[in-house]
Amino acid sequence: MANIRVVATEPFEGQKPGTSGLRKRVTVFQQPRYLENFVQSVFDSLEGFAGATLVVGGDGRFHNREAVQTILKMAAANGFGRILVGRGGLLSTPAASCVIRGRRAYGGIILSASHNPGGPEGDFGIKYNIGNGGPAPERVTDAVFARTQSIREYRTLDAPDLDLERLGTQRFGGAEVEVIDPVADYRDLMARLFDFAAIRAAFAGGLRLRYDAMHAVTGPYAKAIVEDELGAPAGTVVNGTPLPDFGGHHPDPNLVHAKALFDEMMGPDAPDLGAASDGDGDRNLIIGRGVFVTPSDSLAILAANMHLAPGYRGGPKGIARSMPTSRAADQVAERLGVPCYETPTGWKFFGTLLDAGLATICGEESAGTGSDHVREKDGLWAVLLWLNILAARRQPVLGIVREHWRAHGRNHYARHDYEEVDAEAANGLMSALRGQLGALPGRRFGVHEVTTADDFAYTDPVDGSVSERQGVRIGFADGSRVVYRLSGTGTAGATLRVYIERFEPDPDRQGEDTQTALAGLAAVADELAGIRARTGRAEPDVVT
Ligand code: VG1
Ligand code: CO
Repeated sequence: MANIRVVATEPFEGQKPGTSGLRKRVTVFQQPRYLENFVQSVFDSLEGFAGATLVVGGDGRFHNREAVQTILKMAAANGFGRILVGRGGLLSTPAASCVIRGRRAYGGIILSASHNPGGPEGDFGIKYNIGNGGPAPERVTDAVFARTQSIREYRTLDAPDLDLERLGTQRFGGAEVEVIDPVADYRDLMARLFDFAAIRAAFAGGLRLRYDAMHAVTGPYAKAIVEDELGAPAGTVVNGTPLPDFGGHHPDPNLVHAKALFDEMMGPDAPDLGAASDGDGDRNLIIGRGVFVTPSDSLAILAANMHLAPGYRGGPKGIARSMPTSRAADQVAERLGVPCYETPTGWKFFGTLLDAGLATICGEESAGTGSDHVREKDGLWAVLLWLNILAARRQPVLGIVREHWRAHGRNHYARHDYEEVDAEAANGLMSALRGQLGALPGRRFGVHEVTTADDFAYTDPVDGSVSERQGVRIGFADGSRVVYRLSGTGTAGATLRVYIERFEPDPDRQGEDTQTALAGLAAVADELAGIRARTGRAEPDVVT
């Protein structure tokens, strides 16, 4: 039997989980004891898991396999009874959530830096998910961080690496490790939610999809479900092989990094639906023939149409969106007569609402959409729901989007990202904004008059926990809005995100180009916060 070894260690600085787990450069994670310290701190912060089940998997990026081996040994040495790991160490984030829930595991460890670039010079990440399948709430991540600052030793198993390619159960110290098919549980869940027969018939009738998996983890899932199960022609899924460096690209499904898909969808022979997902498979990009659907609009349209899918016949019981996400979903909630919740950025805040049955569908402006089927956002799920809706409505995406705007109004929306800004300058900008909140209402910037200004604080309606300083919101007299916050997922400097939104109820003016529609407000956003003056940046790096 393999021996348990207790190894002396010392704390590392800065092992503080951000919006979604701990994310650092690969080179940081490669330091001896760095990963071990964090994993042991997670285990030290949990109780009552002796003999219980842990799920482990990641998005396949560089360092994934090594990290999985380390975690398996530590989980066995710390007393877990059973560890489920995806073949090859792979599990998309939503599939991990699905496995944790479906197999009633105690929790799970997901290895991912999501949309951040991979490879030896890229980023790596780790997060812990609780038994409901969702990201650990702040109470847990705070405890983990505290532990990382006092840790003195970790436990591991003296054992050779496990064969991660062989499906089935192997004995490992005092535990059993089962290597599972990473796709199977997830595919079964999707088949229960959606009308696969109708989608199959639509593909057979000529519906065309282009799915760009960006050489990230969703490739095997999309091929198994969209091509093998639903009969879309081979080649529908492109870049479908997960690569440790994502082929040298950012696995970020936005108009910058998925430009080839965008160009194809705007071209003369465009498919009906274009989609892409990110490194760990929890984000989705939706582009119809000739029309980009903003993630905020996609959330609203999915909420308004989800009753067309068998798993959601009654429509949503409630809708939740992160604060910076546009208010398009609020208009749907109002029409349906269901509540709409506004949460801080990050999926961890949706968990309590979903568990309590208060919300059925949730979304973020950052291309994240999901429902109560798991406790993570789910990229492929969103694509399948769109396919289900297209199969049921037999209309092009553009027609569906325009009808939606006519019925609910259009929320012009854009996010401007200023990346790797000097951290001091970014913090200075935010504190200066916070300092003038009281003085802003009543001030005019050209035609725009400020009516509200605050720093978003959230009280969870289920467990009463409070999260403060979640982003500065400025509201204007015509209902427009600008939001400022700093990213919690970056690994170098600071990233300033500026979210700009303007409501357009008039159908005759809804066709206007978004950048044109938002140009005035964008200038106000700059002036109000002094972006150019404080960061030296004249233009955002990325507009999504
Ligand atoms: C970003 C997004 C946020 C998302 C988070 C994790 O966070 O804005 O909406 O939940 O990434 O998504 P931030 O703090 O950088 O703005 V993923 O797909 O990176 O796990
Ligand atoms: Co992601």
